Amino acid sequence: MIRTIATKPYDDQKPGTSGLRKKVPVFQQEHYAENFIQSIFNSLEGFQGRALVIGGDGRFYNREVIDKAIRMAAANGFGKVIVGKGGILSTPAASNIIRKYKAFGGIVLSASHNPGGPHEDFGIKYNIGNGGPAPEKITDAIFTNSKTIAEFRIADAAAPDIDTIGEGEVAGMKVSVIDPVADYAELMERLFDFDAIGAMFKGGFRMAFDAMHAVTGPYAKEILENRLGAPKGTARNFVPLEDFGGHHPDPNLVHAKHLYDEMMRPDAPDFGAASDGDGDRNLIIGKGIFVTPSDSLAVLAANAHLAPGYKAGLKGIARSMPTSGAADRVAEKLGIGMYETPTGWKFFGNLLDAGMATICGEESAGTGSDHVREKDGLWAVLLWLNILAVRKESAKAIVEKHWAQYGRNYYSRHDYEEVETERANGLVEELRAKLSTLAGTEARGMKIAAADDFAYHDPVDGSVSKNQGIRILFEGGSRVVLRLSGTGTSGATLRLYVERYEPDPARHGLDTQAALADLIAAADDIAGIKRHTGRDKPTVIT
Ligand code: VG1
Ligand code: CO
Repeated sequence: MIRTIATKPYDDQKPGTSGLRKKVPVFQQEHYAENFIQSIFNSLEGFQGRALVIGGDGRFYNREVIDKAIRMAAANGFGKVIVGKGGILSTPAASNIIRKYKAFGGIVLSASHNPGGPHEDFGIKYNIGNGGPAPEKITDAIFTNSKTIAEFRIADAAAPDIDTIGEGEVAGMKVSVIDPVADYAELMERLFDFDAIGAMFKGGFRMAFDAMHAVTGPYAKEILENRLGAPKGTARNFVPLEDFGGHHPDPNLVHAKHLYDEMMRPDAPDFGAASDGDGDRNLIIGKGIFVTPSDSLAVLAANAHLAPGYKAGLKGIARSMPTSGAADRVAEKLGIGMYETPTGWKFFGNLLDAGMATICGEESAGTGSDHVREKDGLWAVLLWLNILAVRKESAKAIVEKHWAQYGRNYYSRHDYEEVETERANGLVEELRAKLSTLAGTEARGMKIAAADDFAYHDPVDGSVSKNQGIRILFEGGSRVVLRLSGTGTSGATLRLYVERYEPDPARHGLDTQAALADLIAAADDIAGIKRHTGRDKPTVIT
């Protein structure tokens, strides 16, 4: 039986950079998840009888919401739900399933790299038929609908067992429980030279992949160990846990410091990598070198043609605005298009669909290509492995040669987390108000060439997204960028991005923070970060 249940709206269901993220107790309020899911369905048209993909990163509350989502999909008229066994689907795998099985869209349950557990974070995002995150038009509609929602529809019938692969049904809707890994692994086999990578492992190449007890564990185990023949133990922490073992599944230098320390030792494995909660981010550490995500994007773009899936070359490269300009130099050399988008993967979708870009990346450890419409952690790792197998050089040598050829973009991000929302907004307002007066003035002896609040004009659909981050550009190409995070779940997170281009190879061995010190000080002079936040240093430096 299908029931229509009366409900009252919540006013805080605004999807952020990627979906709605809140603490678990917020999601556990009466009808909170139901309201949001119904608001998604109310924002869509034409899905009657079509398929919906559902899966998540396995965090606490995943199963409960999957059960509700399946029964609500049935009650709203979907013809079929495709769900990963155990409710598991990494974000890139979900994107692939949507595309491969021509589903109408998908619901992905994750709060990405944020911690999980009864008092930690949960999230729901909606992906459209191209496999990518819903564009702003849809997320705006979801928020609008959530503010007036009065009822939702749900099937009374119990949802089927999602722990057994096979076909079932709920209230006349088919439910297909699939292996979450198989389709994804098959896609990777088509893109990369598994024989070459396998031969490299056979020759003694050693790697450490930390799945951080998050969703990539089963994918890494199957692909690296079973299909590529890497030694057992290559994939670590590979069992997804509801609380990620109590850690942040965030593959950065704070939460994966153990891996970094190991990779800096003389007896380190040849290559180290990690992925986040939902499998879309990547951390790349060669023996003796951490590769910044911005550099990784540039190196991958410059070498992608070495992998079978990209041997025809790239159509273009896209990066988020705060990501360093390292990839721009590669695009210039290749003579292909370079696109600068706002933060968040949803802005790459149109460029990928239009065949204007092949590879995309963000400074926040997201890299991906037109094989799906999400960033893809394991994909980046496999492309690196393919390049290492072909070039037969270390990751360190490859990166240093890249700098020698293109110059080095020193780059760092400083995060000020859990700042009082009013203070963070105060900083941004004050800075916005004086933006037009900054050009031509000096900070710490450096001349400001221009300052603005980044607005993106989508070249495909003509839409305009304003206020996407404040940029202060100095003469000579250095810059600082400030923006507020759209994924935090408590207070505000201020992000400061700092970049300096250094063409001189004699100056490529500097300490990053030292190389950027004057720009960091200038940013504080201009924006009053310490004064507004009351902090004397950032929470996280990457
Ligand atoms: C952050 C990153 C952004 C990324 C987003 C989602 O957003 O900066 O680059 O796309 O997270 O990634 P924000 O608004 O907090 O800066 V994930 O792995 O959390 O889906
Ligand atoms: Co993620």
